[in-house]
Amino acid sequence: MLFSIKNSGDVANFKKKVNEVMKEKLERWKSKGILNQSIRIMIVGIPNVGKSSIINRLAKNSKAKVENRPGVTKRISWFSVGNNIEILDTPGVLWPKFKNDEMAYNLAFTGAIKDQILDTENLAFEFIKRVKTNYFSILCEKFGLDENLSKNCDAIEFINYIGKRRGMIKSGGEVDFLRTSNMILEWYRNGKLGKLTLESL
Ligand SMILES: Nc1nc2c(ncn2[C@@H]2O[C@H](COP(=O)(O)OP(=O)(O)OP(=O)(O)O)[C@@H](O)[C@H]2O)c(=O)[nH]1
Ligand SMILES: [Mg+2]
Repeated sequence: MLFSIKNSGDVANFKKKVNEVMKEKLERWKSKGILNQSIRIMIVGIPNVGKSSIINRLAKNSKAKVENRPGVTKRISWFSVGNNIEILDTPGVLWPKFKNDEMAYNLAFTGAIKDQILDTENLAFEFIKRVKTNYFSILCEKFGLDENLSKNCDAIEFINYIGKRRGMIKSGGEVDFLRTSNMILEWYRNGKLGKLTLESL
């Protein structure tokens, strides 16, 4: 079932869908005389992907802690969302080992890996290197760059150019690469760069 918390129709339909999916089990419970058994759902996913936000959207009295960083939910907890449905919020999980660097980078770009253990400048560099190929015009438009001037830039020059355009300059006049890198990743994670896919096109 495809479900978006931004679509109020989907939210309203959620409980109905759950009852549909659980139909057989509910009938079995009913035949055994079990009438008030709650339907229990566990929500599982990678860190910072919006698990707790879904619960808050479904529960009338929202309570799950939500922040834009991975590792916010620290322990499992149950939330009642009405109609005898309870949802278990769980901390984000990642694979014990990544298949390849590409997978690790993509997860890091989206904010699923703690920033503290990453080199932000390197991450922004790797991000720009990848998306510049497929989304050059979009990046120029969003950051206000002149396409003709940035056409032959490598990723570092491109980030420098973004920093200059956004006024991220250190006291000596150099571009503040760290601030610019943080901004690029933040814009991507907040959807300000639009819908960019990290998979090869
Ligand atoms: N653009 C957008 N942002 C969302 C959506 N859902 C959640 N977010 C944002 O994503 C960030 C993470 O949301 P959480 O609900 O805390 O994510 P989580 O999966 O519970 O994270 P952990 O508990 O750390 O594993 C927050 O800043 C949310 O506001 C969505 O549908 N669209
Ligand atoms: Mg959470």
